[in-house]
Amino acid sequence: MGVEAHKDLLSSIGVDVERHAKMMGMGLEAYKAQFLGQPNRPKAMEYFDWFMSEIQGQRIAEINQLRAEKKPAVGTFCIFVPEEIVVGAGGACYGLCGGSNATIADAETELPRNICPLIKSAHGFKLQRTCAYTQSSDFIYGETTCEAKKKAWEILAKHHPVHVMNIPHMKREKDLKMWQEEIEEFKEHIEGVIEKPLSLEAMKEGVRKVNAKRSALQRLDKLRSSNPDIMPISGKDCLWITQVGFMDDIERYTAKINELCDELEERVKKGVSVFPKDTPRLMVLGTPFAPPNWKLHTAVENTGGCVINEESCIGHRYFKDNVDIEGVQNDDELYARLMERYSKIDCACFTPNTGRIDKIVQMYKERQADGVIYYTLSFCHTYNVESHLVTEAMAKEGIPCLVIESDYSPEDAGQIKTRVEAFLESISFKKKAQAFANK
Ligand code: BJ8
Repeated sequence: MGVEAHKDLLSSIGVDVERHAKMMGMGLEAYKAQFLGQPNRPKAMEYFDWFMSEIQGQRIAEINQLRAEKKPAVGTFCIFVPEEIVVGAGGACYGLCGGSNATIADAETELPRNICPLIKSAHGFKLQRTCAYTQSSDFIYGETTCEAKKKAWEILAKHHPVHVMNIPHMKREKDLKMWQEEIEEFKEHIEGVIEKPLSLEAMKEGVRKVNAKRSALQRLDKLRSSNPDIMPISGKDCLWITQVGFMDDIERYTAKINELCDELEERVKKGVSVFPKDTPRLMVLGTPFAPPNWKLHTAVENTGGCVINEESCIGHRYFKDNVDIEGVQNDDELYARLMERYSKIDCACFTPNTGRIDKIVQMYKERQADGVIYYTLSFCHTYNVESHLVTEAMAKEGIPCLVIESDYSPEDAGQIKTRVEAFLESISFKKKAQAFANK
């Protein structure tokens, strides 16, 4: 199947079919090269491999079917989107393309060169019309998290409808009150798309479905990282699985994650690990990894390490908290619960953001990790500046830490590999010395 079978649909939603097919071809090749050759992958990965082949094919047809039924399709670049409301309206809320270098030159015709590659890549996809998700969306959800995004929405809005939600930069009572009002306004915006009111029951159903997805991801997170001797799945596969979660049908995805977790549970029981026992186990901290940005995980896992957790929005920050709807009686109470949950997100756009550091240290200890890599996209000022505070805290705790700043170009792949290799060597040396001292 793939994009070929959906050519007419893609063209009807304004996709530049020829260019899109070329991009998909490149993406599939990269996926095959980086994922399929990994040894001893779980059988349940077959579904996620299949999803890659239909990522801009069958899934796009499904989303457009929803739209035909007057259900909302909302694209986003941020996990602050209250997806429960979109799902409650029967629609799809998904991440948009924004992880490729191939669209950046086009974006730079409208945006400055020295801003974050995620924003430029996403903007370029719209200008090129090569992201079928963007083309399928009723509107793009924008937020006021960082300066570059905040201003880029105004330019993107010339090409596609955008709804911007005002996310505060502090978490004082007055900020949270405003946040709750923004959630209510978002719901009204969705009602405008579906042209009918959205009931409390429907929104609660949306919460239940999104909670179930997050719980499945929490289960996967535990299975991949809690036994220091058994890593039943690679970090790269886990990254891809999480990326798929931003695009797939929510119920199918949740079921597939739980199937995978059943298999991983068996693997852990039988001691089946995809990495040898003493492989250095790393946590990756920082900015999101939009597909096909697999560069860092590939560098780590091709040089003798493994990634056991992403403290990232494509990772733990996305699924760590569920929404508590116990006892909710009316819409206002539901908005309050949503706000409560979303305000726990520890994005570097907040000041202060000390909870993030505490969480990193806690996760590191619970998972018995061996080191962390602090990863920021170039020109992401909030995460770049915050790296100072995080690395200081890591040093205080005696946690080995490597800072990597990168963009989407393949040019620094060799340099990253060399730096990761040296980091892993120093961790292995430390582990051996520790084992010797403990004898
Ligand atoms: S909740 S991390 S997804 S804003 S676009 S801030 S990388 S300069 S993506 Fe983000 Fe939401 Fe926060 Fe998460 Fe930096 Fe680039 Fe801005 Fe970015």
